[in-house]
Amino acid sequence: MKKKTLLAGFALLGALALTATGCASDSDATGDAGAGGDDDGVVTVGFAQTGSESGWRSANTESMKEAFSADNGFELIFNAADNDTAAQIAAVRDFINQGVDAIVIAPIVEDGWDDVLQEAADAGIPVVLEDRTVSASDDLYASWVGLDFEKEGVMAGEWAAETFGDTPTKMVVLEGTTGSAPANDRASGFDEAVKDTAIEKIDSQTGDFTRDGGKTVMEGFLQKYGVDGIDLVYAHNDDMALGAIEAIEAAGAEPGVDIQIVSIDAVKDGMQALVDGKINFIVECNPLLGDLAAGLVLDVLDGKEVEKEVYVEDQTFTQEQAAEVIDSRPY
Ligand code: GZL
Ligand code: ZN
Repeated sequence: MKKKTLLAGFALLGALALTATGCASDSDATGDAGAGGDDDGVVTVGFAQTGSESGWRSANTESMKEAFSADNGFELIFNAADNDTAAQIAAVRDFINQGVDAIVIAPIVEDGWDDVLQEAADAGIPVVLEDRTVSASDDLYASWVGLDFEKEGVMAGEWAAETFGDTPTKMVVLEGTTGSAPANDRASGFDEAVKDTAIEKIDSQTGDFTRDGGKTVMEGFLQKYGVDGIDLVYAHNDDMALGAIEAIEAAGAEPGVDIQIVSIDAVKDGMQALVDGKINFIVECNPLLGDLAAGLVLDVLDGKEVEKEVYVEDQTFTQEQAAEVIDSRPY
């Protein structure tokens, strides 16, 4: 197992932000080109975002834009690929052709990245991954910063195991984007955690991490099994859980009571549904990765050694815990 660097809490994120800002302003202050920056010391970064599929993604994009700001010494070229893998790879190729100083990618899916990452390497442009991972060799990118999706799945599964234990439980799963690291790892982590329980996965289908996707898939499950045929929904993210809530209520049932829901992300709307008793448990997935990603880009351009994997800690929330923190959370 590669060495993991666990960074907990927002305090550390703030400290790194200062570091990141410091480096950039130093190079501006001294007027030199700054490591990797062009002659005016501005570091030009191409960022290939997945799209705008969920509340989590919006928070992540905001965090990245704040970190890679002109004030911090960056010129950010932003592309959102609308959950289209071919478009995202084309955007990275475009960054290479523009000769940016560095590329940051939140890869929609794990596979298909080897060629374009090799092209970036051949062009001498370092790549930092944020959020999701790729199956390509880690020689093809400088570093990855994100969350432990497998652990998120385990934490959601452990809650389900404790809650339902040996009570025969019929569960349906709203999967994330097919082929994405979070969908793959949250499924395997959860399955591992519930393997010795009486929880039976009767169906599982992708809702593509969107609210509409979750609603449509849940409508299908309700038609197929009926309200009484489903005890638990495991949603790979809050947006799909919120869509499932709409479908369950439209079927005249009470989400969180007639059909329990466990979800991942802990974005504002998900936490509100948890407070309202419509979701039963949420595992956080921290989207505030911008400062860490910016710090990694600057360190790589400065020729510093960086960790290949930088993990950010997550936490979990019951309905009571959500009520305590909902007003103080930054996303
Ligand atoms: C997880 C991230 C996932 C979120 C979804 O880090 O990749 O994508 O869980 C988002 O909300 O769409
Ligand atoms: Zn410039």
